[in-house]
Amino acid sequence: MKIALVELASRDYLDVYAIIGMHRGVPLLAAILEQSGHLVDCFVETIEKFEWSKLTSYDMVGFGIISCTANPTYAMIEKLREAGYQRKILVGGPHATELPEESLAAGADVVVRHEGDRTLPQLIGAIEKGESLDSVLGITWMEDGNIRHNPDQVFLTEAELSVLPLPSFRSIVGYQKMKQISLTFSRGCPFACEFCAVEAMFGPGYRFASVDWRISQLRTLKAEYPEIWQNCSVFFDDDNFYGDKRGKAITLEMLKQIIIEHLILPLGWFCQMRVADGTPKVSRLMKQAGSTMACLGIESVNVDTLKALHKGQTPDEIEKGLKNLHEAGIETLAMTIAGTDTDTFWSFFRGIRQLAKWGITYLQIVVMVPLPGTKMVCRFEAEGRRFSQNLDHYNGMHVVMNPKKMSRLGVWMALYLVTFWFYFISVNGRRLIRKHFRDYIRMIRITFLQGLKCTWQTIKERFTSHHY
Ligand code: B12
Ligand code: SF4
Repeated sequence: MKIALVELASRDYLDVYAIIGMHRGVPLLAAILEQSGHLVDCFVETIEKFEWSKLTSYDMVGFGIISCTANPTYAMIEKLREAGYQRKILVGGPHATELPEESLAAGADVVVRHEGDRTLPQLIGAIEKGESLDSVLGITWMEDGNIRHNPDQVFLTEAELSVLPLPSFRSIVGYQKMKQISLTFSRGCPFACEFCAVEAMFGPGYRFASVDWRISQLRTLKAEYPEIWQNCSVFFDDDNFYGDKRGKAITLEMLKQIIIEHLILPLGWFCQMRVADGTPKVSRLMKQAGSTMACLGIESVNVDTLKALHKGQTPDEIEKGLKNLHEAGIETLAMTIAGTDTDTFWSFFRGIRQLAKWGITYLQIVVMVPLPGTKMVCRFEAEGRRFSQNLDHYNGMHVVMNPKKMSRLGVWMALYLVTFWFYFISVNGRRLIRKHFRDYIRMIRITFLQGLKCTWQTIKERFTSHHY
């Protein structure tokens, strides 16, 4: 079969992530389907824009969606149906997993919930043979106008994770433009932060692929994709690069093997980790193995906020971890959240100033988003709290809920003014301007254009939308 797998960008005028050309899970699914002889093209809109009408030539179209890309996906499904596309449309990914009925209502035939690695080939096999979908686990589908929820598929075991193929990067249309790729070595996370959708998506179990498999993925990448090896940096996009004690042992062993086998990526790699894992020894090993940057889920340095988010880390640990990583020569990106229930504007700003004093290299602020399936949304529902249902705004760039101690304007300022302060006014900012002058000019241009669009949109919304 000729299959198209699609990941659309969010349509929002403020979405900075849309300019990061990176895929999620579809090239991996492509590689799995290619093993059974299917021809697969992946359309990742943040990598290359494409005309929706191209999809009509495929025997089957599958969409991977997160919340902020749900609406554009539904709009594209509608266009395909209006154009008379009768073949199967499948949907998967974190948003579809939590709200499968929504995708069916938008015109999809089947929703694959949770992991697609095992379910998708089984589903396609059943469709090809014209068999009933009754026995395909992990799907929600329509039969005679009724919605059917088949029981969940079992999550992949560690042994199964350790035989997955390398994602099929060449199946991504325009893959030559990629500046970074991602590889995933584990599924899930041992922590359970209230706002995070990872547990709902990948289950409570934390599973790792073996060291041998991880190394073989890097070997294959180097041998089969020399152009990517030379020109792309790699994001090891595990939610938590070290995780628990066993995860840490496996990851450290992998780093040692990378050094022994000279699998140091020319443009380096970056990962998401807990700052407390950055001990002096670990930081040095990371550097030797080619790490350039650590993305740290710091969220906040406010003790109350850290407790409320169940982060299980202290400001002292944050300070020490940052020091160790910097001393080893690894840059840091502090990923923080504005608009938690415990922060005020000033406590948030104080926290960021503290992080700046501790020398963080880059800062990412996202506004708290009530992602479907999270414990936070369950709590909000129990408390009867209202939040915006506008999925286009679920990208961390909009104020979509009212925190307890901050006004909506306060959250907005915490995002935009504090980001401006960090990148343009703080000592770090002035250093970064010198280092990344071209990127700054590019960002200023984008921000200006987006600002114009935003002003227009705000004026329009003032007259058309209702408030929550
Ligand atoms: C890499 C990544 C990014 C990258 C690239 C993102 C991109 N192109 O969208 C960057 C850093 C830019 C990013 C940004 C953001 N991200 Co992000 N990101 C991830 C991360 C860490 C890894 C994704 C991945 O490759 N996973 C591994 C693959 C194998 O899993 P997968 O993509 O889910 O695919 C599996 C299944 O979903 C399914 N499947 C997927 N597609 C399809 C398609 C079909 C047809 C089928 C049948 C099945 C199927 O099968 C796959 C194999 O099992 C995930 C967390 C995670 N562990 O997944 C968060 C995650 C996807 N991000 C998330 C969010 C919210 C964001 C942001 C809004 C920032 C924020 N506030 O946290 C922005 C917005 C992005 C945007 N506008 O596009 C959420 C999404 C939750 C949701 N309901 O929306 C996640 C789950 C993390 C979380 N916080 O809970 N992100
Ligand atoms: S540590 Fe990160 S990935 Fe794990 S639950 Fe918390 S936010 Fe999610």
